[in-house]
Amino acid sequence: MSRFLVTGANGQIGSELVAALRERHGARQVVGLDLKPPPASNGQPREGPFEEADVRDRAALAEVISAYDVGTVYHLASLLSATGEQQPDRTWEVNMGGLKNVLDLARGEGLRVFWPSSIAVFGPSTPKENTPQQTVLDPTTIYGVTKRSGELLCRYYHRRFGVDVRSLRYPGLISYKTAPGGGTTDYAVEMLRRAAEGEDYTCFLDRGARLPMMYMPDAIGATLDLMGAEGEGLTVREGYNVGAFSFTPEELAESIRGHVPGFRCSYAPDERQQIAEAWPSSVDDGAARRDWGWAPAYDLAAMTEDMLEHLREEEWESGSVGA
Ligand code: VAH
Repeated sequence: MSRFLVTGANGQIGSELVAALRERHGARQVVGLDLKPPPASNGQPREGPFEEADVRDRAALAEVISAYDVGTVYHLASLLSATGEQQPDRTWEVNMGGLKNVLDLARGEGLRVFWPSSIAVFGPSTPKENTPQQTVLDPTTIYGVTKRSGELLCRYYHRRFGVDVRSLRYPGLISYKTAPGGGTTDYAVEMLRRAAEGEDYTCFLDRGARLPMMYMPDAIGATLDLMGAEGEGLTVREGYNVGAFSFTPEELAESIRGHVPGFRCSYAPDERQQIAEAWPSSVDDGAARRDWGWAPAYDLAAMTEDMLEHLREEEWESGSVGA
């Protein structure tokens, strides 16, 4: 059986996708790939194969794909929105150069590809509420530009060369296993983590910044369900809108206080507030629900409860609470 390759395997999504795929197909069937070896405790079963490589190096990617007889690539390696604004050139090189390498290899080797798009493809002239699948797309960040450009590249490779590439426009993702890095929506994980540690939090977005969010178990489920769907039924190859719930920082703080009564959040918006203002507050994911049965399991209350439960366990295990 051909193997699965996950690039960006150490990232917030990658570390959990590797674990889910290894659970489903066996550890040796899933190859992780990133710039550095996996950190000891990122939830990734360490017995599986791992390769250090840069996705901008096509020859290195080709060698890994051939050596492990890879049939499917989950190409997650990317710089995110906030980091991207600090390093626009590198963001273009990694996000677009890496994707084109993967698509060209997929074309040559008949590989299947998953590639994450994002709500960052939307911009200030996009309808903010219940944002349609097909609408005005005018991203304001280099990250969003690479995600929209990547969507068009994926659609081209599918139509012109028949590459089976599939994509989701992820909202902000919330998880406890691997800390996110460089995203505008990362405030949510930081706030939950701080509350679990019994501390207050100062949010870098305004109290009213409403954004679409999703709990990681739903994001992983959506990814695997999309990749398992019959190709004929898929009407979108640029990136399906997928939504679960939306909240403002103030609403998240209120949800947290249901479990941590004394928790307090203050607000000191920085440059990331401008990025957030260009993004929708909710999306219309009717196409995903119709084409491949998308349906999230978690809402804000269920996510908050599960996150705090796991984060508090982590605190107790690390001995940093009750010490
Ligand atoms: C970011 N977490 O904030 C990512 C995501 C929708 C946001 O793409 O950049």
